[in-house]
Order: sequence, then structure tokens, then C-alpha cells
Amino acid sequence: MSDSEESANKLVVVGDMGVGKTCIISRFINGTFTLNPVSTVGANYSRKIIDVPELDKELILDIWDTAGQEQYKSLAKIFFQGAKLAILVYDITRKESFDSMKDYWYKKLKEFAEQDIVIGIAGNKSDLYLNEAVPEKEARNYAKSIGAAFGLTSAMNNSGIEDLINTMGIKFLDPNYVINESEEESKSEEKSEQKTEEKEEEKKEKKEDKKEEKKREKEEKRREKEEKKREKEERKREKKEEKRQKKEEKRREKELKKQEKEEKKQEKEEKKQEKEEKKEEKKEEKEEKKEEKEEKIEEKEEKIEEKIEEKMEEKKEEKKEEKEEKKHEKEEKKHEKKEKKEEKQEKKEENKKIKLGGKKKKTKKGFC
Ligand SMILES: Nc1nc2c(ncn2[C@@H]2O[C@H](COP(=O)(O)OP(=O)(O)O)[C@@H](O)[C@H]2O)c(=O)[nH]1
Ligand SMILES: [Mg+2]
Repeated sequence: MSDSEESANKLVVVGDMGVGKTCIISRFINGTFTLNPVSTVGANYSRKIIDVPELDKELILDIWDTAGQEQYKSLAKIFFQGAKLAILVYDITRKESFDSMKDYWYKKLKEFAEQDIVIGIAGNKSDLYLNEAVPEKEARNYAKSIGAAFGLTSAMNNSGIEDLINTMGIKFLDPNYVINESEEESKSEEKSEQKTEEKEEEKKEKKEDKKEEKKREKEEKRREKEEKKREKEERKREKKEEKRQKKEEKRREKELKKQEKEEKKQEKEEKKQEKEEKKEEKKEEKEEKKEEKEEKIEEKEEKIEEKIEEKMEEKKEEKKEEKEEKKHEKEEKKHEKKEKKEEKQEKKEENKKIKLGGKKKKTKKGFC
């Protein structure tokens, strides 16, 4: 065993799963905070040398972390064995983690660790003080009852861890060293009073917020109701309007149909009238034509008559003329006849005379 190993002191950090053990160690060793740290299985301790200025001494610590076995409450005896210091961690927002710390982890320590083990209790996640489930005073009293140091810690905000380990270091190095606990207590009481005030304030604000919220919700509901009522009325009005419009449309359609019917009827009548008028016109035209024809015929007849008359007249005239002529002819003939008769007579006479004269001359001239 080397010198440092000889002087190294085993510090175990125990408590329920999820209370923040790994985060506390990580914050203390590396000064970092990881939201979801992964535990290393196996060699899970880290060494850190701390200063204890109050005693002007140094302390070598081998800080042991669990590897998740605490989930099944199956930490091996060996984990506790030889531990000179121990931090019992609970989550201030989870009452069961505090109970489990008292009823299980503390007992395990007493069972397997060194008898004069220096214990520190860390009420972790103090940044979530608004959700505090374990009153600080109760935890502090418990710590007092088992002779443990107490500190509210936050791995997230990096508060309380160094103070707690420092107090444990002092206790470890000088068991007779008296820490002014009343000062600490009053400080913490002050803090807790402040916290209570803040809490009260917060509660008040929350209450008022809730009141406001309820008021708003009520108002919202009232508005929704009114909106629904308005919508209902609107729908009713719309339906009514729709009905009225439909009725109006039907009425208009009916009227339109009626009008159309009347128009058609009128058209029909007009056509009929037109037809009749045309018929009448045609008839008139026909009659006119007929009249005209008749007139023409009459005219023609008249003309014919006139012509006939004329012709008759002409014929009459002709006949008369003919008659006249004939008469004239007759007269002429008569005259001719008379003349012929007279000529004959004359000839006769002449002949007589000739005869007479021939008889006398016969003797002179021959027969003729
Ligand atoms: N708000 C808050 N969360 C923390 C704090 N410490 C640890 N956590 C969270 O608590 C969870 C458990 O932390 P972890 O260190 O793994 O717990 P372990 O199982 O005890 O080792 C993780 O999600 C952390 O981020 C703290 O101080 N404040
Ligand atoms: Mg862990």
C-alpha cells in the first residue's frame, strides 16, 4: 500500500436512484454538471485532495459512486467496507427518497461501514425548492439526531456541496472541533424564512394567477357561450333567410312560368291573329284580284261587245254598202240591161234599118 493510499480516505455517496449522487460527485470533482450522467461500472471512485482552511490541513478523499445497483438495493457489502466518510443523499422534492435514506441507507452504513464514520446529509436539488416535499427543518433535525452534518445542495446550481464536504472534513480531521451550528441554523432559518416568504409570495401569485385564469376561463366560457348563441341565432336567421329566399324564388319561378305561359298564349294569339290577318289579307287580295279579274273580264266583255257592236255596225254598214252596191250594181245592171236593151233595141233598130237598107243596097255591095 503506497503512502497516498494509506492516507486516502474512502468517502461513499449513497441514496436512492435519481437523487443526484453522480451529479454531486461530478460537480465536486470536475466542476461540471451533466443532465443525464452515465455511471461507470467497476472502478467507480475518484480521488480529490481538499483543503480544510479552518484546520489548515489537507484531506485526500477517494469518492465512491454506485454504478446503479442502488436501484435494486443490492449494493455489496464491499462498497461500504472501509468507508470513513459517507454522504447520504435525498431529493428534496421526493419524500420517499428521504424516508429511504433514513430507513435503509443509514442502516446499511451503520451495518457495514466504519463505526466512527463521518456522515453528511445532502438535501439535493435545492434549486427546486418550490416543489419541496421534505421540510428543511425536519431534515436538519434528523441530521442532528444522528450526529451528521447537513447541507442543502444543488449539483445543478453548484451550491452547498463544497460547504458540506468541508464540514465533514473538519469533523473527520478533528472530531472535537465544534461547528457553530446555531449560526448555521439561524442562517438556514433565515434562508428558509426567506424561502417561505418567497414561497408564500409565489403561492399568492399562483393563487391570483389561478383566480385570474379562472376568471379568464369563465369569461372565455361566457364568450364561447355567447358566440355559440350568436352562431345559433345566425344559423337560425340564415335558415329563415334561406327559407324565405327559396319561397321567394319559387314564387318568382311560378310568376315567371305564369308570365311565360301568358307570353306564349299572347304569342299564340298574336300568331293566330296574324294568321287570320294574313288570311283576311289574302282573302281580300284574292277578292281584289277576283274583282280585278272580273273587272278585266267585264272590260274585256265590254270591249268584245264593243267590238262586236262595232263589227256588227261595220257589217251592217258593209251590208248596207253591199246592199247599196248591189242596188247600185243592180241599178247599174238594170241600167246596163236597159242600156243593153236599148243597145239591143238600137241594134235591132239598126239591124232593121240595115236589113232594110241592105235590101236596097244588096244589089250594090253584096250581102253585108
Ligand atoms: N434540478 C436538479 N436536477 C438534478 C440535480 N442533480 C441531479 N439532477 C438530476 O437528477 C437526475 C439524476 O441524477 P444522477 O446524478 O444520475 O442521480 P443518481 O442516480 O443518484 O446518480 C439527472 O437527470 C440529473 O440531471 C440538481 O441539483 N438539481
Ligand atoms: Mg448515479
